[in-house]
Amino acid sequence: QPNAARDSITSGEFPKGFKWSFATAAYQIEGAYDKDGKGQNIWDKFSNENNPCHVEDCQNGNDACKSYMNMDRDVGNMAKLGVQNYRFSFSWARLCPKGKCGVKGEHSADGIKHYHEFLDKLSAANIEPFVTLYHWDLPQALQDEYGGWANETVVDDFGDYARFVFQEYGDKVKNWITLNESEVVCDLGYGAGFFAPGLTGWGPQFHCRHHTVLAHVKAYHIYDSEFRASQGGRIGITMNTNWYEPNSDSKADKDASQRWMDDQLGFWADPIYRTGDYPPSVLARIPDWALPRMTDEQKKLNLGTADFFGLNHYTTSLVKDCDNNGVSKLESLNKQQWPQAGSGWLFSVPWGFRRILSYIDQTYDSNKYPVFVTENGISSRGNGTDLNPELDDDWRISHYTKYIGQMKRSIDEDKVNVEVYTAWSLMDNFEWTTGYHERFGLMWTNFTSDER
Ligand code: GBH
Repeated sequence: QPNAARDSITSGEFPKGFKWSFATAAYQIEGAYDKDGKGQNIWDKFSNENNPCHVEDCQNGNDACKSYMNMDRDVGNMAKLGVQNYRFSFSWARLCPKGKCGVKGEHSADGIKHYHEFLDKLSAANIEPFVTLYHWDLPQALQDEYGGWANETVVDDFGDYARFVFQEYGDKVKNWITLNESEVVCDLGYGAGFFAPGLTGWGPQFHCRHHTVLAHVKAYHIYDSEFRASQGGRIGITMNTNWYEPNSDSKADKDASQRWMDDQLGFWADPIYRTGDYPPSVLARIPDWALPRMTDEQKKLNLGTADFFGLNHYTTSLVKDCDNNGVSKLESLNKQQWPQAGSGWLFSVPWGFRRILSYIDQTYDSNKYPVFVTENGISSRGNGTDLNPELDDDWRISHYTKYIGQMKRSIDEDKVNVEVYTAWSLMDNFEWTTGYHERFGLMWTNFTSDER
């Protein structure tokens, strides 16, 4: 494989001010799903449905890591690990149980207090917060009322939620991430139906995608015009993408790889960081009944709406063109050489990390938009009740060493401006439809103990 011999960190320092972080998300760790007036969200509902179950072994996130009632444990663990930055998300339905943060009387005092307490504990431990507003847990009330992300009303409700949160916590939080991986929200939740809320079809999927772009843009402008001057923080979005490596040097395979990049990354990154509009290959492939077109006014509003480029990156795929109506074939060739993680989709391919960082720099300009790696990591597999912590996880150390080594080369040799690296995850947690079967934690969680 390209560069494989030079994966590891060989020498040198990271740039001054480089930030190391760990990440989690509210639904995956908090538990306390019905405590203190929290509203139901789409993952509460989805993971508790059992006819059929959507999560492996019918597991759910009702308790997860019980982080809601173990704030000191979590902050203590971070301190033990020497973490100085922590990325986590707010639960929208914990703050505004019905999702209506713009309406007086619709807020939960307990929910508000909880995140204040947590932020104060982080601050006392000298840990800087990176807060994600939306990591997949839409208040169920908004799904029931108008179809959630498939309906344009969500853009205003998200804007009201964002404004409320900036107002409430903006003196304590200086790094805001609007949306985590909208591609997963829309493609799996509203297109394929594997994730909450379980809808299917191009209509819901691409309307959802469109509304995530508009919701991000709205939250950015609210921050920019109402809070930036007084609060002085930064705001951006986080996108997930594989590196799509052409399977050959042929133009057909290269074009096919580009179409995959456009579909998974460019759909959000082009409007926000490059042109204001969707990539041409997307507009050619998706008809306007499914994907509304941006107006000229929207394009102007979209462009430049971020202070950083948030990237979640895990794996690489090989792409082979097969000209199936513009949809190409994806392959994971050379599997024998690509170590597979405990997740079916995850192969550890360190050189792909360097390539995606270069691609982002060349396409979106990392000097203008510094890259924040907001997730990278690897899993092992069990069933959630296994009691053999893999404390000698050399394979995990090897994954991190090699990916971080490639990132170092990207910074030193390719001059890509990367400012933050975030490991997913601080601890094993509720891994969506695979429940507690896939462990991504740097710390092992005992899901069989009451305390965790
Ligand atoms: C991230 O997604 C998420 O942000 C985080 O919450 C999650 O815990 C972490 O990664 C680890 O998975 O069901 O076979 O169709 C990473 C991108 C997209 C990878 C959805 C898994 C589902 C594959 N993920 N994908 S499948």
